Amino acid sequence: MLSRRAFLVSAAAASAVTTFARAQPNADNAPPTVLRIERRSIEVNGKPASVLGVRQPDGTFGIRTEVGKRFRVRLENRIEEPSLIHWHGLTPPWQQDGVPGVSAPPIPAGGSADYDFPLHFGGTFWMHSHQGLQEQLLLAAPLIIRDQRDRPGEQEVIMMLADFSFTPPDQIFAELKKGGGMPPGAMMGSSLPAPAPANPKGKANGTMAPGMAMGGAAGKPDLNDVTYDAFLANDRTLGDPEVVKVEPGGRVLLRIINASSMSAFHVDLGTLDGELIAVDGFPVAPLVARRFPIAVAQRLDIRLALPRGAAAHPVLAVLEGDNKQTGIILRAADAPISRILDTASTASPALTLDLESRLRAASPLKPRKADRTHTLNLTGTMAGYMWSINNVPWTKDVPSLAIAKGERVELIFVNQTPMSHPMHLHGHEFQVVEIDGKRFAGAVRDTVLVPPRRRVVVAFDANNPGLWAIHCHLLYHLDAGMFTTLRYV
Ligand SMILES: [Cu+2]
Repeated sequence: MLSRRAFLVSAAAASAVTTFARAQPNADNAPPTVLRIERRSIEVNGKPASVLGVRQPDGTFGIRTEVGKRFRVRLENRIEEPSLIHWHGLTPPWQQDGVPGVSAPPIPAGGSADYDFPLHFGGTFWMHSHQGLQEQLLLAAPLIIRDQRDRPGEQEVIMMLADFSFTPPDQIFAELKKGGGMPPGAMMGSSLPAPAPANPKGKANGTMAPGMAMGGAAGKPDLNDVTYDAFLANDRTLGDPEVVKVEPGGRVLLRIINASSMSAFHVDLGTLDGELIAVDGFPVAPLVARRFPIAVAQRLDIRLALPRGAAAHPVLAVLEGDNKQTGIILRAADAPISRILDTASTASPALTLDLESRLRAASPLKPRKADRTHTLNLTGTMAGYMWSINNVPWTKDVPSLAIAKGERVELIFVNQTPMSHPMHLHGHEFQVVEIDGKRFAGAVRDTVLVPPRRRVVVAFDANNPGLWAIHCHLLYHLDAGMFTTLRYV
């Protein structure tokens, strides 16, 4: 059986320049935005680290553009291996979706690819490598599409979260497979079913939920498979955080992107009230809180009204099931900045669906009965680090889920494992319409968390024909095979 990675490598034997886009009758004549996949150096915990990045020639990470414009990009691969970038949350023609071996071959070293498609909606999106384990090397960047929701006088602040290890990703993956999900150093965390109360000491509680045999022996942690060396916000730790100058009494739009490979967080706004206005770029009925969960690959748009007067306002992200934290600091006027520890005083609990069940889409799908449903049982075991959908680890020979153009489709995610899986559908936004049998008009988004033993149903309209990926966004689950496709013409 050809492994997915071997398949992707063989698919790399393609032409040096892949051009997806044909000239569009209404295309503007401006040259495309150049994005370069590059190797770069950052400093983590006082040590140099060689990582990857995707930047414009002037050093800008990712892209900031406007709704109604075309997404016209020339992507250049300037690293020594094949690569390809996925535009997470956008709805391009399927050949431009950036999944190697599904949408297109990877771009060989030194090659480039061109993209051109219209941007029909705005919001906070991101881009990341879908090739091998490159995402773990920080090959990700913001993709911001401004729209009528952006207010004049409101300062945009992006916080992109990442998990970082000095251990090469291949070695992390090998240790996960060897150790049955417990690499050296182990981790804390619990397999408590949602909703799990915060444990004041942040220790594993040790309680196993009923029917949790699948993940292996009782007592094995089910959060945070990988022990990271650091958690980053805009490439920096709290030892040397980004400090953003803001106006006392000013308004801020926080765009938070969880670009981690494996780590979920609770965003902690301290004493500030945040108004959540969008998830994964799509508007929700506003909801005010000071803490917000964010699973891997998800985004939160949060409005802040800052108090008058000089003050430093930390925006923190505390690791799920742990007290490790990262973040940035909003500095109003010349407020003194005090050092913030990279450990919070209390641990963050496991993510639950409490917020998800309270979210309501500001622009829901038109109510309609599903024409077709597919059940995706999320399956696998920590032993050998095997992850799959309906017990089938993905290979290119796995048949695609069949749907037809124009259908309302519902995907039923049933998590049969003791780990949470953030499930992402490419090329379509979906609406969360049911949690554990309770129907509601939940958020429109592109990535939904399915905690252990939970059942989450999402609905979407089949309006973008092609071959599309559906997968768990935990990098090592995805690479192990918790991935499938759907296809229609
Ligand atoms: Cu997963």
